Amino acid sequence: MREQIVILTGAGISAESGLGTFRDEGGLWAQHRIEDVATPEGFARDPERVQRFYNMRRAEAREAAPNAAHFALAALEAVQDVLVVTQNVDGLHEAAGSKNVLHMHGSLARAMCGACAARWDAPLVMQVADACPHCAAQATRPDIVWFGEIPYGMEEIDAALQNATLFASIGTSGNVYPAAGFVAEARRLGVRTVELNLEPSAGYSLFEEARIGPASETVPKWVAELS
Ligand code: BV8
Repeated sequence: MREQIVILTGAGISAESGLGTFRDEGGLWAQHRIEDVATPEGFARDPERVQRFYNMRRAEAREAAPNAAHFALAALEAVQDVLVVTQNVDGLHEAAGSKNVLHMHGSLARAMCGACAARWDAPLVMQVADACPHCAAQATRPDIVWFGEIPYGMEEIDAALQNATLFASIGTSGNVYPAAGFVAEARRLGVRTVELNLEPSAGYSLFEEARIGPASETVPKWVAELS
């Protein structure tokens, strides 16, 4: 009987691919204030600064390669029913071959129009003066879910958790909601839970099982046990 696995991933799974995390030593939130670069208010105040922040991250993400953890999750799709719900905005799960990926916080690869909500593949460098390809308004922005905005795919995620036999959380500090609340929902539904992280996350006590260590080591081992 195949397992129905919902896997939440965070910045920690891409750390060994060279992409910065948020809350680790010297992380992104140590270099930039969340209010300035990851909120609609910050974008309204200084769109130039926000576009620069995401252009830098888009360029870094384009240079990064998936690591053993991304490849292991892609291989797992061949033997179990898997949905990867990622908070990450990089494309490393898809680059490793994962097909079933939901970007609940958006994606660096996508742009959107703040005026007509059209969405399209983002250019490497986005400028404030760019016009929307659909309505021509100069209101383009990264297709990223900022703080205070509603994450993508919430209904699909809730339905997947209802059906799940196993919930895994990989490389996330468990600070950001609603993602950080998925483990409590899984517990309420009687779904088995496991955390794979470099250190115990904020939701540590809610997981039945924890595997502490770098994702490139813990995830392939965990996947091998499920294959
Ligand atoms: C929402 C943008 C309502 C993309 C992100 C006041 C006003 C408004 C909202 C709120 C408020 N107070 C609280 C909230 C809710 C708010 C929130 O949770 N705030 C927190 C800070 C308290 N949430 C929201 O606003 C969300 N929207 O609530 O809307 C709603 C809700 C439900 C239903 C309907 C409506 C929107 C949140 C999304 C914000 N956007 N990013 C970008 O720029 O990237 S969040 C940002 O944090 C990223 O998406 C990131 O993925 C996410 C979580 O961070 P992590 O991935 O966990 O990364 P972190 O650095 O924290 O941790 C890394 C972990 O990896 C560590 O534990 C580390 O030990 C581990 N690690 C490191 N190396 C490795 C490793 N593990 C394994 N191997 C390694 N090698």
